[in-house]
Amino acid sequence: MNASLSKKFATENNPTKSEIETLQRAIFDNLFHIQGKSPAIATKNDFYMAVAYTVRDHLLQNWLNTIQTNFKENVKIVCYLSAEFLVGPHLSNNLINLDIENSIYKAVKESGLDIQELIDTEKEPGLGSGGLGRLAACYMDSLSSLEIPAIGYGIRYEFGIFNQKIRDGWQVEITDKWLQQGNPWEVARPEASVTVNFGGHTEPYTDEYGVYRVRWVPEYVVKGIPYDTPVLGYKVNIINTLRLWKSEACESFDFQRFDLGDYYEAVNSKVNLENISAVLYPNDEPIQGKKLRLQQQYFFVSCSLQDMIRTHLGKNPNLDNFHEQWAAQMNDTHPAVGVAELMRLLVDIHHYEWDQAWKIVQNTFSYTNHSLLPEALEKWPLSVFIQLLPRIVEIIYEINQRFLERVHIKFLGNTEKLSNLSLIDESGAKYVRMANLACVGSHTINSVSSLHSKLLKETVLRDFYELFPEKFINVTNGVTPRRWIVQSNPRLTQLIKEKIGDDWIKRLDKLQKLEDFIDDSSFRHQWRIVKRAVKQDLADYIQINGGIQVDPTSLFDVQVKRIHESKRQHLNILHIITLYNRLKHDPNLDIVPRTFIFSGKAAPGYFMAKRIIKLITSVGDVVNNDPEIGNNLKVIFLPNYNVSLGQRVYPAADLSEQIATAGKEVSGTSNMKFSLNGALTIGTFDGTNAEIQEAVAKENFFLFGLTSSEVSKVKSQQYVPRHYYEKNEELRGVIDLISSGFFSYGDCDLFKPIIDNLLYDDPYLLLADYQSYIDCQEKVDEAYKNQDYWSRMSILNVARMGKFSSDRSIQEYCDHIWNAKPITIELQS
Ligand code: 26Y
Repeated sequence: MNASLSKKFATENNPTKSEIETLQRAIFDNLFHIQGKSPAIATKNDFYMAVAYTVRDHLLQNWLNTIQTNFKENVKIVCYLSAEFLVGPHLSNNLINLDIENSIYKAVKESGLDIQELIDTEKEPGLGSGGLGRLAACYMDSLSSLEIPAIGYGIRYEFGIFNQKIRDGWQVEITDKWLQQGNPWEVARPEASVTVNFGGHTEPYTDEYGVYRVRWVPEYVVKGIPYDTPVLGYKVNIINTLRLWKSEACESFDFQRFDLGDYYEAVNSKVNLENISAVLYPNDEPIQGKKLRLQQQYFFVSCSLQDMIRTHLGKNPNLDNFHEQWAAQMNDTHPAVGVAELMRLLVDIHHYEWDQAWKIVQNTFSYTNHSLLPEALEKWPLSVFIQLLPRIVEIIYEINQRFLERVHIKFLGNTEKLSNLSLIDESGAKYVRMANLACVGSHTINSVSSLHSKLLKETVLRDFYELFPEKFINVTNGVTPRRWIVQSNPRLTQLIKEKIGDDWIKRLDKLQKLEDFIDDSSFRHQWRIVKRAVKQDLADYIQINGGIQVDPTSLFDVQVKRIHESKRQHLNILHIITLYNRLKHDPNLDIVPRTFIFSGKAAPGYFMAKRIIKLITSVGDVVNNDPEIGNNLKVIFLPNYNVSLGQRVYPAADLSEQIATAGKEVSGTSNMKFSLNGALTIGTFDGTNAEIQEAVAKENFFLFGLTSSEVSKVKSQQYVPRHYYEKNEELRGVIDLISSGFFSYGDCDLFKPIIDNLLYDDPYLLLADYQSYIDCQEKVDEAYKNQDYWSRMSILNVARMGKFSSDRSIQEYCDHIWNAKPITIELQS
């Protein structure tokens, strides 16, 4: 590596001419030596790669220092085990974290290139489907920024979440070939590969000391190859690692078949094994019985635990103190099989006694729950488990037997408790319950919002709470301000910096200082100018990419998230059609012009969600082209929602739609990103909405709808949605207009499934919440009419977002769950 790049630019804000020249040379060297191109024939992607490699060169030294420090010193390392990491594009994030934006911008510019164009060339890794994966990414960012040694362990899916195209108003899924053009941020480490067993049978034997043991004779063995990506913190020297595993066939196994002359079968089985890490399963797909998904889970967890053990034994004589040096956080139950796998590694491979091994396991693992629906709790058919992981099943049975003995004593043989708590569901066909395994094997179980914490203890994990209340804590989710304001909203960042400096970037509570300027009318004016400029940026994007002109002075009303009935994008649509009807009835009606912006993916097999997308685009087609409506209403569906698109959308929003049925959104994190960028929220009393409302004060939040306990009550008293339809004329007008085929060229069947669902079932209580939502939207209109008042509320939202930094969340995990401390990585000169 270029020696002069390894040291930090002392004069970042004003890099010298020679520093810029050094960078330029490095970029062109990388273009030549890595991409094999001269500038004359290089593509945009080649230039992007050359710049990315230059930035990577710049961080390598600190990355290696961190790895070496972790290896040498007995520091506790946090391992975040997650089936998803939705990290988003790296280049601009790394420039900000390294604090070399200026130098790179100048070097790139002086080379005749456009940095923004290069940044936009990056294909983001879509290794997650929604909130849970993005949370993992924010947490990795905060772990580094807080200088906590950490490794994110997951799967290097060859195909991430599908790319969404909209054709004729419908979602079409396209495979995400994110690796096709190369990935400059990862480093393969084949020398650190491990192997993972699958299938076969187990055999008891007696070892040379006469001890009874079990050996797993697998049917096949898969190799896990780690690919490492650096995870930078904000202006710190520590660089943590995201280690993602790719599956490959073990050659020895292929050759066995090959020797028998079955060449094609050998190749075929190789391909099958490589499929384990091939594709990400999207959220909201029924996964019961999808063997490959269980293979994925076991694969990445086994690889990761073996990796931790190997590292541990490199600096310790044995594993007695494993739990003192490793904290393994399970992001939902997807890695829960790790509890049994660590037992297997300790007992079968490293010959620990059961009780000592169990103590190590319980002190190592902790579990984050992200689900309140009993039907969403992961369980695997026992038959699939036995077929794939015969030894793991035996261990789970042993854990279960010992656990149920305790339960039996505590609850004096209460059989209902026993069957609820058992790791095996025996009510019909047998299943392994992953949440139960995670609860039993963890020292701490956390929920992700205060409300979720309360509901979790009362519902899905009630019996576990009764059994060990001391294990339960809440850690409210957070988001990283580096990506979600500094990077995505440079204009607002600049304005805030001018007013209160920049210490809020690492201490978000410092945003509170903005309140000192709340009465300063020129500041409020500047605030509006920034918002207006950012809205113009999004309007330009919409014009270029969707061919629709939207008015940046209209209220930008935004709902971006997975498309799901519980998130109620269709409630938003009912409001839009209500306004449409009102305007058609009275074209002179004084309403606030609004641009409704939607974005989000539906699970490929989720019929209703896909039809909701079609409803949004169909309503848009009618409304956007109605000359009587003009600029008063526009409805935009932005295709392919991902991190990059989120970065464009959050800064431009005036209103954030957080309208899930109360009790269904366990936390929500987009609500935080919106608020942080000055949008006001219209929302139900649900997930972290409740905490945001508390932080920003009631008068700065538009609350509507039933609470979660009211929802339960309505549901228990025979809810008849049709009554709302019959009693509410305006609602009836909206529903009837959809049913009449008005938005579907006369086709009355197209939206019938949605309408029938609302009228005869309405599990998410749209009709019950309709009027309250409409009334609340009127309050939004009133508030928006007074722009100065609106900017006050907007400033207060930003000023009071301190709590929602993922730095605060991670600090709580460190203090209350992991007992992890920061380390200092010395700067290399
Ligand atoms: C079983 C498998 C296919 C699966 C994969 C992903 C199941 C669930 C998920 C993801 C769930 C998810 O993203 N949940 C969201 O987690 C966020 C972070 O805690 C919450 O903010 C959000 O409310 C919740 O919907």
